[in-house]
Amino acid sequence: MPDQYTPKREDRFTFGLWTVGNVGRDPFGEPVRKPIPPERIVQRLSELGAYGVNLHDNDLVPIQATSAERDRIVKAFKKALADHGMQVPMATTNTFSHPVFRDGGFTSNDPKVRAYGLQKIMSAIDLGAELGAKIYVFWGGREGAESNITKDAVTAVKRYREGLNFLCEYVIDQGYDMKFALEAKPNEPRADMYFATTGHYLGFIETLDHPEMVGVNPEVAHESMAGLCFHHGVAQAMDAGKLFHIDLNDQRFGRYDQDFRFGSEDYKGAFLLVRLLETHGYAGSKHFDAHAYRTEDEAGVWDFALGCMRTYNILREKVRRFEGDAEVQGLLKEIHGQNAEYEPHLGQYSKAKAARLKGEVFDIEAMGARGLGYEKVDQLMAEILLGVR
Ligand code: GLT
Ligand code: MN
Ligand code: MN
Repeated sequence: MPDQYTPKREDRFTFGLWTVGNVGRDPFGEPVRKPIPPERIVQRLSELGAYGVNLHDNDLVPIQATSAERDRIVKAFKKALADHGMQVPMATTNTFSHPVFRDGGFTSNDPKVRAYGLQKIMSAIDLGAELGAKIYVFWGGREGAESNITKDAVTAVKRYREGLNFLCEYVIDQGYDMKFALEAKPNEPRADMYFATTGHYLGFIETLDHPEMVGVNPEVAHESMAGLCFHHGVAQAMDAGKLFHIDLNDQRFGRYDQDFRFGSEDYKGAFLLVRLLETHGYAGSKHFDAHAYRTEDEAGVWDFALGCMRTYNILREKVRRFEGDAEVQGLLKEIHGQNAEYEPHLGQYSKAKAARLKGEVFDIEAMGARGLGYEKVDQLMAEILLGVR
């Protein structure tokens, strides 16, 4: 039965072919599900109310396909997209599965591998552009090391930069309307991966030839597995105007990359994330880079997909409730409006302002003794979230 949480196209929910298509292989076990053909994924996601699907080149076209096979596969896929009103807002390249990438694509010590990597990415960018993708993600799954004696880490950063600069020029040269989004992960599958966090990438982007073309694609699980606060990484990306895309899922701290259903673990973190995205006007895709538990069959996969989208919408409704709660708003006003007469001391520097500020007398004992009332507002948030308010 549809209700107010039923996903709609305008919610801009997307899934990767690799997410709902995940067959449940893990380091200790064989696949538990059969691959779902891309056309059926498109159809089922459309029926559930998603906006689009994203893909790696090889989620759709096998790595050794001839160009005739490629064209036939792409044609059938485009027909499915048109038949079911689905978009491909984002595309990416698989530079991690094939053994050739055992030591990375961009950062491999072997220039032959780096050359093949560039060739593969250019073809995959062509495919993405053909399908209408405006965002191109780079997740350097093999860009890292087990032993840091094997690869010079400064050289690795330089190689990554060289590769991205080359590809920015390629996109410009082709006249594609496309931006890049870099996705960080601290480890797994490599022992240590370069650009471990979104913050590492935000710094690196400014060193590129075309920083305006490049942003980030933070993933909940990737920052959380390192024990970091995802919320803060996303906020910093937003402040920098670099939140081009986002990978939503969930994760327990300190584990392997679990890619659980969005909002399945940390309700409070998910609520605060939805509030951040909704109140700061994030307009990109809400992409679920997650997969169903290995216990599930295909029916469970669709339960999982619907669950991701419904939970987002439920949390969005909770955000509305929170923002419309008079007591909460009163408390927030107090918190954010205190001692407003001191605001003029802050902001842009001037000699006069500095002199005035030096003359101020602060009673730091009284200032330090004051409680802030944060317990109360946090509890009100919990009560809204737990459904009793
Ligand atoms: C892989 C990874 C994800 C990335 C995908 C894009 S591939 O599933 O675990 O986090 O977003 O390359
Ligand atoms: Mn992940
Ligand atoms: Mn991801």
